[in-house]
Amino acid sequence: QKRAVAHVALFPSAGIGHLVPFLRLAAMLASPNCQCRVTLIAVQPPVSAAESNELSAFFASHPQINRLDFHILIPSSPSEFADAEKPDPFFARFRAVSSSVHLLHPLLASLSTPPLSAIFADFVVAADINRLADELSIPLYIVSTSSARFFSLIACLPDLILESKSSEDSSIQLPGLASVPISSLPPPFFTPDHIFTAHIRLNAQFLSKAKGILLNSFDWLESETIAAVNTGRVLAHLPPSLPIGPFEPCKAVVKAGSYLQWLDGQPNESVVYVGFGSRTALSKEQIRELGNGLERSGCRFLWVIKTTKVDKDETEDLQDLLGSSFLERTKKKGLVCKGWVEQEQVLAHPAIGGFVSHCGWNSVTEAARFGLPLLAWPLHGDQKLNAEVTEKAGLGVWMRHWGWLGENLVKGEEIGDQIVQLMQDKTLRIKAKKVKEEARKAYEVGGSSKKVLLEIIENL
Ligand code: BUP
Repeated sequence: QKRAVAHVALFPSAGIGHLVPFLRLAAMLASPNCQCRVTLIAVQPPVSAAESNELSAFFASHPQINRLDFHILIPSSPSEFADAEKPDPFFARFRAVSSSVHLLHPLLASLSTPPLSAIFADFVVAADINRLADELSIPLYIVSTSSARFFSLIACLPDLILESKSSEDSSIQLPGLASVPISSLPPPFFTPDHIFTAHIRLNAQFLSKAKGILLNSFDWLESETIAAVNTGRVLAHLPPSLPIGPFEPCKAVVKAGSYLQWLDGQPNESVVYVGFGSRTALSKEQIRELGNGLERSGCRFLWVIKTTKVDKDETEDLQDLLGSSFLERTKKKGLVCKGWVEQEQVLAHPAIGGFVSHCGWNSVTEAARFGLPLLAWPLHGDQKLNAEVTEKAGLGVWMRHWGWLGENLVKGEEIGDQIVQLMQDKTLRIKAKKVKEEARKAYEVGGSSKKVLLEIIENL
């Protein structure tokens, strides 16, 4: 007997790091394997140019997915938060999206071919979307865009009192979980009325109302954390955590970028890729030290540089930033790109042998998929806990003493040494391939993530 088609609305929030996993999940749900009708809510206007570009490319290559543009209200005055004068534009957008959720009501209520079976929404809108899902009597699943390790911490955030960072070496003990070093907690967590902290804390209080938490992770990678959460050892009231990752890349392969052609000319596993995600800009001084490190390492490199949090604000010229003599001296070995490369395709390229990464969770899951060893350089937010997962899995090494963004100036000499070690470490390379194998197994027939995803759809 043929089952009725499930219709899922996917609701991402702001920033590429939050959009990419939703695009991938949308493509997976609409694929012949899952056969869902999918509506993707496209928040308008996006903060960055990268989000607009990704949305356009995605809908062009996935015509079967229904696009629902959602025009949000953007407040004109600064809000009541500690950092209100200059709030991070992505955090401010989390708030704006949340406070616009009521406007989604008529849009979702009118989706009727077939009627909606469920909403899969970003964690950062959990509170408001929970109310809406209730009004519409539609089951709600919350999507975590981070590691299970970080997500379990934020689930506990409403019960945590974090007052001072004074004891740098100590850690906090959360029920059922491995202890979390104080130094790995995002620094804003120590300021209760910081926009990020207040928003996360508020939304964490609504997790218990969801039917499940969808994790872009897999059992093998984070088995202890997932088991602790699912046996009620962390918090008794949490819904099941459902590991359905790593989400599959979903882009049409393009060979457009000149950097891909450049990679074609490099020996296998000889190039280190350096990228710190879509919203992390190193200081100019740190950029110069990193350049120095890459040059000293003598390794081939592909380096994507950003100098601003939001891509639209970029004005720096590479020559001014690095000096024309650096570019001239390294041109036989390295390629420096400004702003954006197709990272999925870069990581999949046989010439890439290592990845210097900030450990944004998408980057980590991509490295896992492609079996690429990481030099973890976490810089803010969830990234230190993601780096911990990376290291524990054998996917990478983490220089703990390099610290958060701006905390230390990491010298080129040390960076260069670590890059050489990364590229020469045969044991790490073998371990990273093992992670790739486990990631692949999660999605083969009967694999852990595939089973969980098909069960979710079956139950819709
Ligand atoms: Br930059 C960049 N090309 O040039 P993360 C990013 N990406 O394809 P972030 C590109 O964006 P959060 C580029 O493959 C990954 O899927 C990359 O997500 C892609 O980091 C995504 O790794 C970036 O999670 O987000 O952007 O810092 O802070 O939310 O983790």
